[in-house]
Amino acid sequence: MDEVERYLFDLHGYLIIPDVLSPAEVAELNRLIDAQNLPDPGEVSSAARFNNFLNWDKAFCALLDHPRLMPLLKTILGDGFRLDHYYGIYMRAGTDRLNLHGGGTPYDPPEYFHFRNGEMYNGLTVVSWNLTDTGPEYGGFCAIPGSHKSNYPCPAEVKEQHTDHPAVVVPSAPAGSLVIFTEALTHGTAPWTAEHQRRSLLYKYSPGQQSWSSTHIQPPTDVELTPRQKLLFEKPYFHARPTLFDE
Ligand SMILES: O=C(O)CCC(=O)C(=O)O
Repeated sequence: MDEVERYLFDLHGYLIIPDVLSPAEVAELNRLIDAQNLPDPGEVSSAARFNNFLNWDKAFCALLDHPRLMPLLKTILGDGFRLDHYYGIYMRAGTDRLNLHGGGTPYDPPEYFHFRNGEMYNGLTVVSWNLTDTGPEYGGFCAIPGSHKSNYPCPAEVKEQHTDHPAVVVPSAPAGSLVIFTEALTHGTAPWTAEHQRRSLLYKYSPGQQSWSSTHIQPPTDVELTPRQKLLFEKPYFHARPTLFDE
């Protein structure tokens, strides 16, 4: 993670890196999703999710520890982080917003942003791979930049106005971009208005000692993982956790 990326992630609580995936890689991932013949996305966010895609092809597993991603996660989460859970988001014109959630206050123990000893410490952290363009003209990820450090709760009025409030941004993130954000950020989803389908793959990572739920994610059964990818499925614990950075 370079100095500018680190500065912007600390400042805003999210970072967008375009062109991490080539057009050919994006096309292949979209082809693999098409081959699943998923039902059309629904109107509400719960009907605009798909699961289990790590079992569909190793191309999805390759994103788990993509070389452009790993140094970012090392700075944000420290070594030994784990895949906590994952899902895909797909949206069609008319799929509704997801309300704003998260924020520095009230404090939510698994979703934190701290700064100590000259380093940041983050709880649950989301990596979203965009397979189609998102942004102000389409919809998709939205956030209040800097809200991971807020000392007051997000007012109901701001939450209600959602993307109509000037504090809420819908950043442009073209297909092939990697969007990374701390769950401590106040964020949500802008309603989808574009002709094209939204397709984002969300991989959620936790620090090694932490788990969002009582059940821990298992590796895919249908795809063989590399040794480093397997380490991302280690159960949560702290002491003597293996490094992810030997390679
Ligand atoms: O639309 C997005 O990328 C944000 C999704 C989100 O916040 C969630 O699924 O909890």
